[in-house]
Amino acid sequence: MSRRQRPARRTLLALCAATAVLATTVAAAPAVASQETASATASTTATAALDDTYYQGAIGKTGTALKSSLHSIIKNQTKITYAQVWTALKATDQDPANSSNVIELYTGRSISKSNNGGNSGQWNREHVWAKSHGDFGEATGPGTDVHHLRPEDVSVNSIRGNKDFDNGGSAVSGAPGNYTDSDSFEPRDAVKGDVARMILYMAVRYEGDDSWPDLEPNERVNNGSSPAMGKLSVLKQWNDEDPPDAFEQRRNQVIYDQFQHNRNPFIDHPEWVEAIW
Ligand SMILES: [Ca+2]
Ligand SMILES: [Ca+2]
Repeated sequence: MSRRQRPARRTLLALCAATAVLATTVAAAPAVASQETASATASTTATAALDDTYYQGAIGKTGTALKSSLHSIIKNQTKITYAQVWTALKATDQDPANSSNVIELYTGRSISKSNNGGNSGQWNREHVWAKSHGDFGEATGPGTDVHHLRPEDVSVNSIRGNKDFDNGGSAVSGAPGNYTDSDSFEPRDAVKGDVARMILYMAVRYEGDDSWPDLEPNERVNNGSSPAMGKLSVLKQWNDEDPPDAFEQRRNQVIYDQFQHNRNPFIDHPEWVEAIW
C-alpha cells in the first residue's frame, strides 16, 4: 500500500467506525421501544390468560348480563378485618421507588409505612366509596374491601370527607391538583381513572344479595347516606382520560394474589365501564 493511499484508508476506517457507532445507536433506540412493547405484550398476554380462566363466564357479554356475570365472579373473595387493612395497604400501595413507603392517593406523596395513624401528617385508610354512602361502616365487608381503600394524608382524607366525585372547586390545601367545593371532590389527574374504577368495582361487587346494601353510581352529588355515588358521567370520563398504569395493575394483582383473591375487572378491562354503563 502506498503512502498516498494511507490517508484514504484512515478515512475509510474512521467512516467504518462512525457507521458502527451510528448502527449501535440506531439499534439501541428500537431496543427501548421493544422493551416497552414487550411489557405491553406481557400485560396483554396476562389479560388474555385471565379471559380464559378468571373472566371466562363474562367474555362476550355486555350490559346487565356482563355486570351480573362479573358480580358472580368477583363476589368470591377472602374478606379481611379493618385492622388487617393496614397490613394490606402497606403491600398494595408500596412506593415502587422506596419499599419502606406507601404512596398517598390524593397527595401523591411518598410516606413511611410506619407513619400511619390518626394524627396530623400521618396517613390513614381512605374509603374511596365513602362508608356513609350506604352506611356500611368498618365491619368486615365493603368497609374493609381493599379494592377501594387507599392510604391518604389524615387532613386531606378529612377534607374529602364523604363528598361525591365531580369536576371543579378550589385547590385542596396540601394536595396539589385536587379540587373541592361544598358538595364534591375532584382528585388529581393521575388518579382520576383509579377513583372511577374503584367506585365502579364497588357497584358490581355489592348488589344487595348479601347482608350489605346494593351500591350504585348515579348522576347526583349530595347523595348523603343513600348507597349511591356520583357523578357517573364524570367517572366514565375519568376512566377514559386516565387508563390503568403499572402501579394500579400491580395493586390489583397483589390484592388478588395475597389478600382477597378477587380482581377489579375494570383495571383488567377498562372498556367494560362503557359496556355496562
Ligand atoms: Ca391512574
Ligand atoms: Ca350494585
